[in-house]
Amino acid sequence: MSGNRTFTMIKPDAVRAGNIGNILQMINAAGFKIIAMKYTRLTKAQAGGFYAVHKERPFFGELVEFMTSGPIVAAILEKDNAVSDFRNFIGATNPAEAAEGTVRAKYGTDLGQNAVHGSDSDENAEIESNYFFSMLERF
Ligand code: FUP
Repeated sequence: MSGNRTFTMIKPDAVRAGNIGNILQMINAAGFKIIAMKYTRLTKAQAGGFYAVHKERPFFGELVEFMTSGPIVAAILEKDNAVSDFRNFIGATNPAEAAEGTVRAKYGTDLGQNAVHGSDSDENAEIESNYFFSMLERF
């Protein structure tokens, strides 16, 4: 089963800007199938837990502040080679460096407010999916 699922979030900046529909349309058009989806707002503890790997980094406080600043859409996506295809599809972390036509190039603002998250490995895709969704919420 490994290799065909990834986890994504549409971040508060993109939700605020009214881009949920545009981004989901791009995701579907790129061939990703939605397995689970949730519209929610993270608490500080939930956002801090999700980004625990970055907790010693100087931008951690700002990251948690931003990720709790409004609602997000979390989803599990399925496609062959999902993790790396989705990373290519969303573009570089910094929207200024993201390839033309990618989600972050189109809808991201800056390094912090970059519109979407995409898991960086199969292992993290599994961990992150489990962080948000129980088995009963997957289709
Ligand atoms: P990515 O895997 O592309 O989401 O990027 P990282 O895991 O490196 O970073 C996670 C989030 O931290 C990014 F989406 C934005 C934020 N970040 C900053 O705000 N400043 C930085 O210098 C690096 C990352």
